[in-house]
Amino acid sequence: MQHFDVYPTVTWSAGPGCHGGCGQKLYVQDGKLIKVEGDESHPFNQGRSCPRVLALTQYMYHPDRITQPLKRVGKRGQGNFEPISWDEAFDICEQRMKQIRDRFGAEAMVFAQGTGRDIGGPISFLTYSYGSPNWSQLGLSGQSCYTPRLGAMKAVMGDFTVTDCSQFLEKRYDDPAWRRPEVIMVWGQNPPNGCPDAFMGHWIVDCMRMGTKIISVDPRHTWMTTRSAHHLQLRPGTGGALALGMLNVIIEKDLYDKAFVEKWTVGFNRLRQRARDYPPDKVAAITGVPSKTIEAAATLYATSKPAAVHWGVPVDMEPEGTSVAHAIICLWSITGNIDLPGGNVIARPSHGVSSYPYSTEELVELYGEDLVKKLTKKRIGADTYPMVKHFRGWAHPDMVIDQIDSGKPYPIKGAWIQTANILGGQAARARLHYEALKKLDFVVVVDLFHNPTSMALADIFLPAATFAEKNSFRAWWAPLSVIQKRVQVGECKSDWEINFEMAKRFNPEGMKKWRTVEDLFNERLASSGMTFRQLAEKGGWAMPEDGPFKPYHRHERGLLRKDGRPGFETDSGKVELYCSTYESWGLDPLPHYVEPPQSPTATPDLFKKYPLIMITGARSQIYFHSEHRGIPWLREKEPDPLVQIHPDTAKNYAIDDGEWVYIKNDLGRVKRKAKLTRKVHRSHIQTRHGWWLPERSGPEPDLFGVWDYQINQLIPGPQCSSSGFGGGQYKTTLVTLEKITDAGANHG
Ligand SMILES: Nc1nc2c(c(=O)[nH]1)N[C@H]1C(S)=C(S)[C@@H](COP(=O)(O)OP(=O)(O)OC[C@H]3O[C@@H](n4cnc5c(=O)[nH]c(N)nc54)[C@H](O)[C@@H]3O)O[C@H]1N2
Ligand SMILES: Nc1nc2c(c(=O)[nH]1)N[C@H]1C(S)=C(S)[C@@H](COP(=O)(O)OP(=O)(O)OC[C@H]3O[C@@H](n4cnc5c(=O)[nH]c(N)nc54)[C@H](O)[C@@H]3O)O[C@H]1N2
Ligand SMILES: [Mo]
Repeated sequence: MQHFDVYPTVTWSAGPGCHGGCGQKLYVQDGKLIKVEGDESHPFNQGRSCPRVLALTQYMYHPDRITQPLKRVGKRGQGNFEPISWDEAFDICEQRMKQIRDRFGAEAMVFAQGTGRDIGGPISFLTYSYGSPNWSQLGLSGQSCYTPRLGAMKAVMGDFTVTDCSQFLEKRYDDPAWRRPEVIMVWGQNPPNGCPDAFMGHWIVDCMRMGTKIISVDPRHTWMTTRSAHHLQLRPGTGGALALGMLNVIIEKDLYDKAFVEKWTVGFNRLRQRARDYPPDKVAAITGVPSKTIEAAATLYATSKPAAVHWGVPVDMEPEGTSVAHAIICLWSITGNIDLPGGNVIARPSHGVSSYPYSTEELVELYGEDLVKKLTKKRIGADTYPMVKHFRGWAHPDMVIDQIDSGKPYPIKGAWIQTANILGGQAARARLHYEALKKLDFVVVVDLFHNPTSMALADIFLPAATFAEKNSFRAWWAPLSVIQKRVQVGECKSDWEINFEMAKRFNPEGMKKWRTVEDLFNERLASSGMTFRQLAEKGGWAMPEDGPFKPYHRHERGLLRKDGRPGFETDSGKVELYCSTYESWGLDPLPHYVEPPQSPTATPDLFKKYPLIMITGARSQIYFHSEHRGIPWLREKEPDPLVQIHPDTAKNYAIDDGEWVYIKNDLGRVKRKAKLTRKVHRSHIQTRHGWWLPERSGPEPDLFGVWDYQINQLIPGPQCSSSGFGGGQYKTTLVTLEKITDAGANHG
C-alpha cells in the first residue's frame, strides 16, 4: 500500500454544494485527493457523508472542469474561449469594470450570487470594494429562500431560531443539558434530502430513533411523512391558512403557555382576534387538510413539551412568505417553545463571527459614508420595499432583472456572476433573464464548470476551487470552523482569493489594512479570540462557550439584548405577536393568508386550461440544484429528468410510466419522463429544477439542452409579496401534461 495522508477539514461550497458544515477526512496521495470519508470526531455530522461529497474526486478531476482563466473569443454564446493567465484575466476585469464605473457609476454593475455557500463574504466584499450597492441573488424571485423567514424572525423576535437537536453542544445527544424534542413539526421540508440552512437533516432521524414524534406538513408523501404521527397533506401554497388554523385551535382550546405569553409576548389578544378568522372548517376548505387532522395535529404540538418546528423553503415561496413565517413564529411563541432545550432554540453565529460586515458602522468604517448612502438610495428595490431596505443588503432580484431589461431608472451594464447558475436553475422567468442578460456589455462568471449561464453570457470565466482546494472559514450557527487547503487543481483559486485581488484593484486605499486573505480572515475571526492558524491547530472547529452565542434561556439571563436587560432584542423586549416593526414598514402587523396568484380559486379560468398544480424543486440527495449532472457516480442514480404523476392522473392523459411528456403552460413547454407514483396528490405533479445536460452541445442555440429541460421557463414572476421578500411561484404554478408522440424526438 502506497503512503497517503489523511487531513480533516470542513465542507462548505464547491463540491457537495450544500449549506452544511460537515467534518470530512481527505485522503491525499502524491498531492492528489483519492478518497473522502466522514469525520467521526466532528460533532456536526458524526462521521456521515452525503453522496455528493463521496463523489468529490470525480467532481474535482472531471475532464470538463475549467482549471485556467478563460477569455471569450468570437461572438458571445458561440462557445469559443481561450486560456489566459490570471494576470491578464484580472487586468481585463479591472479595465472593463472601471470603464463601466467611470461612465455609468458603480451601481451599473450587478454582483450576482447563488445560494448561501461561502460566497456571501467574498461577493459582498467585492461589491462594496467596487462601490456598487447592487449585490443580488439574481433570479431568485422574491429572494424566496430563507431570507423571508430570517426577516420575519428578526422583526418579530429579534433573533433567529432552529430546531434544537443538540447541535450547539460538543457532546451532542450525550450532553445532559439537552432534551429531546417530544414533537418536531416538519413544515415544508424534507430533512434527509436537503440539509438546508446549516442544519443536518439526519439529526431529525436521530431524534425519531430516540422517540420523537413527527408532524409533517407536506403536499407529498416522503420517507418522513410516512413515519409521522400526523401528515397534513395541504394544497401547495396554503400553509399560511394552515398555521392560522392551528393558532385558532391552540388558542380557542386554551392550550397555549399562559405564563410565557403573559411575560414574554405582546399582542396576544389581537392575534386571538385574527386567528378567529381561521376556524378549522374554513381552513380545511382552503388547504384540503381535514379539520379533524388540523385539530389533532395542533393539539399534539401544543400539548408536547418541548416541541419544535422545523421549516423549509416552501414557506418562503408562499405568496406572502414573510406573513406565513410570522404565523409559524406565533405557533412556537404562544406554546413557549423558545430558547429552551429541545424547542426552537435561538441561533447566533458561533463566537459572534460573521464572514461579512452587515452593520452600518462596519460598512462606514470600511467603505466610507458615500457607499452607505448609496446602499439606501440606489440599491434596487430599497425604495420600494421597506423590508428590503431594512433587512440585509440585497438588491431585489425581480426588480434587478426588470431594470436590466428596461434600463430604467438607471442603466445596468455589467454583471459579475459567482456561484450562480441563473439560466440553469435559479431564475424564475428563465427566458426573460436570458434575453435581458444578453444585453449587458461585460459579464464575468466565476464557476468550476461551464453551464448554460456561462456559455450564453461569459466574456471572462474565472475557475474556482473546491473545498479541498481552499482556505476559508465558517460561522453559520455552530461550530465555528476553518476550511483548510490540502490540494491544488490546475490554476484554480478560491472565491476569497479572486475577490481579494479584484478588491485591491478597485479600492487600493481601503485594502491597505490587509496584506493577505488570511489577515482578513483573522480580522473576521477576532471575536473568537483565535486566529485562523490557532483554530486550525485546535482541530479546525470550536463550539461556543456559555454566553450570548450559546443556548439556553438567554432571554431570561439578559444575554440577548444589547442593553443587557432580560428579554428579546425587539423594541418592546418581547416577542411581538403583533409586530410593530411590520407595522412601521406598512405591512400587516398580524399574520394573514393570501391565496397563491395562480390557483383553482384565484384564477378559475386558468385552472380550467391548466388543471394541475406543479410543485418544483423538492430536493434530491444526488444533485444540488443544477449541479452534478455530469458526475458519473451521481448521474447513474438519477439519469433522467422525471416528473412525479399520480397514476389516476396519468390515466387521464394516457401516459404510462417511463414515457416522455411535455409539461406546458402559457410560458412554454418542457420535457420530462413520467414517473407514476402515489407519492403525489392527484391534483399535483412534482418535478425537480436545475436540469441541463452537460453531455449535449454547449454553444448557442443548444446551451446544453437547457431550453428542452429547464422547468423555470414555466415559472411566472415577478414575486407577489407585499414585503418584497417571498412569493416566488416555484411551488404553485398551474400546468397541463401532453404525451410526446413523436417517436423520433431526441430526449437527450
Ligand atoms: N441535496 C440537496 N440539498 C439541498 C439543495 C439541493 O438542491 N440538493 N438545495 C438547498 C437549498 S438552496 C434549499 S433552499 C433547501 C430546500 O430544501 P427544503 O427546505 O427541504 O425544500 P424542498 O425540498 O423544496 O421542499 C421540501 C418539501 O416541501 C414540500 N412542499 C412543496 N410545496 C409545499 C408547500 O406549498 N407547502 C409545504 N408545507 N410543503 C411543500 C415538498 O413536497 C418537499 O417534500 O435545500 C438545500 N439543500
Ligand atoms: N423551479 C425551481 N427553481 C428553483 C428552486 C425551486 O425550488 N424550484 N429553488 C431556488 C432556490 S431556493 C435557490 S437557493 C436557487 C439556487 O440557485 P443556484 O445557487 O444558482 O444553484 P446551482 O445550480 O447550485 O448553481 C450554482 C453554480 O455555482 C457553481 N458553484 C458551486 N460552488 C461554487 C463555489 O464555491 N464557487 C464558485 N465560484 N462557484 C460555485 C456551480 O458549479 C453552479 O454552476 O435555485 C432556485 N431555483
Ligand atoms: Mo435556496
